[in-house]
Order: sequence, then structure tokens, then C-alpha cells
Amino acid sequence: MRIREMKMKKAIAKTGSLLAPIALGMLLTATAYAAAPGITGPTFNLTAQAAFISQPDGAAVYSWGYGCNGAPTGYAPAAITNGFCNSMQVPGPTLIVTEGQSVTVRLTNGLPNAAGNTSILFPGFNVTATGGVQGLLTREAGRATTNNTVTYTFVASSPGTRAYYSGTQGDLQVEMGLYGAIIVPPSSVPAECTSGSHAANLTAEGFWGEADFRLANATGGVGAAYDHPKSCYDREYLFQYSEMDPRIHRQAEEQSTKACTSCMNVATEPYHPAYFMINGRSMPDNMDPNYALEYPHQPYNGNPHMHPGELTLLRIIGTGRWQHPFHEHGNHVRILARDGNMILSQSDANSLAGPLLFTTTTTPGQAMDGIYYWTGKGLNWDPYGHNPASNDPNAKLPCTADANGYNTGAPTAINYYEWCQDHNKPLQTAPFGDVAGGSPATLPDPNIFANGAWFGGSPYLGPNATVRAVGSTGTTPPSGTVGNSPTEEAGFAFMWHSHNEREITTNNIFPGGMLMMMLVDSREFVIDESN
Ligand SMILES: [Cu+2]
Repeated sequence: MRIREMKMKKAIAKTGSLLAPIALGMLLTATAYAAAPGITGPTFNLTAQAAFISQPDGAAVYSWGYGCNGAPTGYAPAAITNGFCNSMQVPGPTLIVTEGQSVTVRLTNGLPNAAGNTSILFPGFNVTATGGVQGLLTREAGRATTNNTVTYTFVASSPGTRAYYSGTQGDLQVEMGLYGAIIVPPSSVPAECTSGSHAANLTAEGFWGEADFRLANATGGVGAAYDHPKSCYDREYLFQYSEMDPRIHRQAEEQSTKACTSCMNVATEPYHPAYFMINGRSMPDNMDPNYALEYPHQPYNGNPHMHPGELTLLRIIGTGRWQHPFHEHGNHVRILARDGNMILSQSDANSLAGPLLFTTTTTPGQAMDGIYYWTGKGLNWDPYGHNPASNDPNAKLPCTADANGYNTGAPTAINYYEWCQDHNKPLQTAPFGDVAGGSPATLPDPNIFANGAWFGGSPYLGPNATVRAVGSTGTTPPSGTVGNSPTEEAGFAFMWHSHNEREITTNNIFPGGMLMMMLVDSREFVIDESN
């Protein structure tokens, strides 16, 4: 897939299978955002249980997952107020603790008797396990009332993103869904994160009435992934990549009612996965909101948003058995850390030494943190469609280059962080909405869906962008597809997806699987991650 950018209105279609252009108006539903939601501790009472998770082809797949054993201490980020934590979910609850906290995780085994024991490994931490029964890799929650609960304690000794997963019969139990993430924000945020472009982004977000959805903001409005000034960030998202072979799940379901203990015998080879998931959901389900009630056992979505110039922290975990070559269109991703270890230059501890990745290829069990941003630099045309001849004041905004070439003088400007070298170079100069004259480019007719159902009728960002874009027949963009007011989303949609093309199907039907859209929104569009 090489869909460079498309223009679209609000978030995306929720549909059973294919995107049918004729149904576009019905497909456009409420906005759905992501952030990195989870539960707070430092004590967590978890259980491992069975339930059915849903797939966009209509399948209800028997799965195992960690969930909350009673109400959690709390939810984060605080700006999300509709959180829930049921007794089974895939992925398991994202555990959010602060660097230095002493963490206690109590796990009670609620799996079928035939499934046997279960456990949790916390790679990267020095764990003490008590209770339960001794297993191969750690102590496990057993089958008897006397050993049904195991307790893991450890100090969240360093910041970062890490995986947790079953340490019992991992080839079956991780496949069944027993995995999750633990996020440790640093105990304090470096001073550098409160100045410069981060302070300006904060000013801009506040000016446009935006809440802060970062986890590392205990002191208010600043974020850092690590105890390091090169790890400042403006937004964050957590993406856990996994796949499922429905044959394995079907056999586990068939044997789950056997009247015997630890007697399940499910072959985990040969392996033929048919579902490829981001945070436990396949596209387009992953574009529905966090905590959407139709997914009681899949509360987390995959639907990133950002404004130009913001540094977006990607917390990435490979949880399945396969590697997934995930491509973030729009820019490369600078890797900050792997498994909670920052990658710094050996000769200069102030410089990052992680690779700049085209695809952030996941490795089973490995976590990584990376920074992504988009500014429009290098397009060689003005993504805002500024044209000094226009009658529209929004098409005549100034762009004053800073030392790096960006318009950063006024954080509250709509075109904050515009790349000034391309200013006043609209793709289309005429017909240009309200302006007549010669033209280097004719835009496609927005009424013809050959451009794709997500083409919004304008190649420009921001208010009145659709007014400034006129198609070959002179028609205005079709209703229901235009983002024409500040309350309507009119961002550039960058397809983020696995480059293993079978992985962007759901049970072999395209589109589906590991596919989502990064929406780069104009500044005046308030990114609200709370619903
Ligand atoms: Cu791609």
C-alpha cells in the first residue's frame, strides 16, 4: 500500500468488512482516539480468565486474558473518564507506575481447570514471587484454593515501556491472549521538556482548549519517556502487535470443559494465523474509541492523532510469535530505547544513537520507544494552500521562518510549525476557490470516488481548506466528506500498516488486520482523546 496521504473528515468507518464508497455517509462515525490508557497502582489485583473477543468478520474467538480482580486503584491518563477494567481483556490491563515505586501484582488463576497453571513474567525487573506453586520460569497460580493466587513484587527501577506475558506454556498461553504492557514514566521530567518547542506546543494546546493526555505529566503538562532531555514528547500512543491462529483457539475451547486438571493438549504447530491485531483489535475495530462498549474484552484502540510539529512518542511491543514490519507513513521513526534501555551515543551521552526506522519491525517479546513527527517539510507545496491572491484571510497567513525554517514565532497561529520554504505554493492556483487565474495543477473531481472513499475533496489542511480546493468540473466537494469548520476534522491521514500485506487482511479479506491511520490535524482541530 502506498497511499501517501488522503484527506478525510472525522475518524473512520466502522463496518463489517469492506469500505463501500456508496455507504460513505453512513460510515463516518464519531471521532475515536487512542493515547496510552491504563490502570494505576502500585498494587494490582489481576485474574486470568477466558472470554470471547470479537473480530470484524463477525467471529467471536475464544481467548484467555488478564483482567482486573475487583476495581483498580485508578485509571490514567486522568483526562479519560470512561475507563473500565473487566475480569478478562486482550491485551491485559496496561499497568502504569512511576519510576521508583514498589509494585505488587497479585494474580489469581480463573482459567478452566483443564488449562492448568498460569503466571506472569515481567522482563526487565527484579521480581520476587511468592505463593502459588513453583513453575519452570517463575511461581505460578495453581489449581487448588490454597495455591490459586501468586504474588509478584518488584521495584519499577527504571522508566520505559515493557511487555509482560505468561511464563507458563507460553506457546499456548501467549497465543491465547495472556500478554500486556507496563509503562513506567520517569520520576521527574527533565527541565528541557518545559522549554523550547515543548513549551510552545503546550501554549498552543492550551490556547485551543486541549487537555493533556500524557502519562508523564504529574507536575502538569510536560512529558518525557526517560530521565533524559532527548526523550521529551508531546503525545504518546501504545501499540501491541499480535496475531491469532483460530484453529488453536477452537481446540482450546473444545477442551476447556474437560473434567480434568491441566489436561489440555492443543498443538501450537503448524501455525497459520488469520487475525493480525493492534491492541487486540483488527482494523477497522481499532479505530473505534478506547473503552467502546461493544468491545468489553478489547478496551484499547489504535488511532493516533497529532498536530504538525508535535513529537509523538510511540510505545511499540511485539507480543505474538511473528515479526511484523510495521510502516509509519509520513516520516521515519527515531528509536529512543529498546526494552526500557535508552540507546545513546558512546562518545556523547547527550546524543541519541538509535536507528531512524522506515518500518518499526516488531520482535516477539520486545518493546521499543520511538519518536515520530510530521511538519510538511519537503513536500515542495504548501499543505495549507496559502495563496496571497485569495479573498480568504485564512489563505493569507504569514510564515516567518525560524533558524530551522519553521513558522514558530506564534504558537497560537493556525499554521504554527509550517515549513516556510513552501509557503504560498499551493498545489492548485486556479481555479482556486474564490480566485481565478492560471494553474499548475488540476485537482481531481471530488465527486468521483476513484480517489478513495476517504478523499475529502481538498489537499489542504485547516479551516476553509475545501473552499480553496476546486475539482476539474468546478464542483464543490460532496457533502459528508468535507472538513469545512473548526469542529470538523480535516487532517491528513497517513496509512500506518504492516508491510507484510497478508497482515492487513482479516481472515484473508482486505482491508483489515494491522492497519490504522495517523491523522495529522490542523492546529485549530482540538484532539480530544477522552472519547
Ligand atoms: Cu507503507
